[in-house]
Amino acid sequence: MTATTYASPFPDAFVFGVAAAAPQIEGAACADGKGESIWDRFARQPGKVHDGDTPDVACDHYHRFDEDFALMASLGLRHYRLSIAWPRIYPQGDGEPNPAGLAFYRRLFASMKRHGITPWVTLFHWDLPQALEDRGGWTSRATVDAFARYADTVVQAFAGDVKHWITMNEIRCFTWLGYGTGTKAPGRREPAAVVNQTFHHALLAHGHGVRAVREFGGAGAVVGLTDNCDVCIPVTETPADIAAAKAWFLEKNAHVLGAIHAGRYPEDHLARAGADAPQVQPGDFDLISLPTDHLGLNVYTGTYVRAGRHGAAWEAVPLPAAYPRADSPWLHIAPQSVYWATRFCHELYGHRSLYITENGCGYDDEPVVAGEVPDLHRRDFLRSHLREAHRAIADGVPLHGYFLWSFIDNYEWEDGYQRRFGIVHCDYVTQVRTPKLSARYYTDVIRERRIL
Ligand code: BGP
Repeated sequence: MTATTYASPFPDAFVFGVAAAAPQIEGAACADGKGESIWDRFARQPGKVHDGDTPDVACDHYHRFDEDFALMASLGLRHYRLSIAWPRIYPQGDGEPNPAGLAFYRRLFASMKRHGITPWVTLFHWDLPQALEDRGGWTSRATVDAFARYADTVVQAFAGDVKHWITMNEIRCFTWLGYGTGTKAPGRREPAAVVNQTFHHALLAHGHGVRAVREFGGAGAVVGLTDNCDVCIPVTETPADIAAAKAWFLEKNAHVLGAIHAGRYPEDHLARAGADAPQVQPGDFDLISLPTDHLGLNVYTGTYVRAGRHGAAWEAVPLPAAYPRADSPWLHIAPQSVYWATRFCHELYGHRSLYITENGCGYDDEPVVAGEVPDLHRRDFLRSHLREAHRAIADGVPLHGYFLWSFIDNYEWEDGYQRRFGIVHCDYVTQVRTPKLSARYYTDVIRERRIL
């Protein structure tokens, strides 16, 4: 790969965007009949979220979306990945939809249209209605049925406004971290069999999201999953290490991407799960493996893998303590993750349209200095990851877009407001927005459609 190649423009149709999610930016936690979400409840449990921060106000986007879209447009941002808050539409999870919740998103989409911004809408970004959690949450198949009704309602209501749909965000996080480790809402610690069942229910809900878009999305509607697959990087780009990395990738992603692709749980996954394997009903995989139009990948970091010694298929190499990372302890800086995640999804599962639906980095101390935040670390993060996206495209990987996480600093789940991922700074006291240096950099990249 030469410097000249990196300087060449991205393809004309390549989508540059930004992402955020309803529970992280909207605030207005009780407005207009919105029901309680599991994050509203979790945040109030002592010790669960940094400083006891709640999503009650966040960036107050609920009341400020029009000025936020004006800012987006002024930065040259034309594609925005957002999510719809299920508890605004169905405050109790099911029953009758809330007209005020639907009206809010109608106003929001109208504003996006006025500002020339295309919506990419995620149906579920973790804010399960608490009423459904009280009935078992993702451990219960009743949540899948409720999601199916919610998806039908939302897709029917907004088919005229939205053409790009994403069913679920990061199944691993709201299942494993919500019901296994308990570090995310609802904060439960269940045995492996229960956690595996939550995965299965999430896959079923994804299937219903696809079905809903096919039934009600109208002409030109497209749909896919956003997954945070486990990503690995071959230590050397040699056939032996690449083969080892592929074997690692297949094993670690067998329960989500592997299952969707195969139309059943792969044998080796079932063997590893043993008696804890999920209960599958007839017809489940007809829904789960409905064809999709694209796959979204949230890529933040990766594991280094090489050919295994003593006959092992692979060996993961532990990171040294001083390996560079952002302020999130898990966010080790490994730009090649973008290249290998997209290449493997294309080669191993045959995906023909891939998007990076999230990529970004969080830092804690980002003061506004003379009207700007000089976040050169984020500018460097963005540049190095875009280079790997560019390289993937040059190598024939069908990578069609990149959404930066995040448009604005926001409620970063259990990290509360301490960790800032935005390219726009949010002052949570005054609600003043200040574009950071990285936002200006991204604006220039989007304008010139090449890495600068
Ligand atoms: C992803 C989520 C985003 C965002 C991001 C930052 O997992 O989809 O919603 O929060 O991670 O990570 P975190 O806030 O967990 O540090």
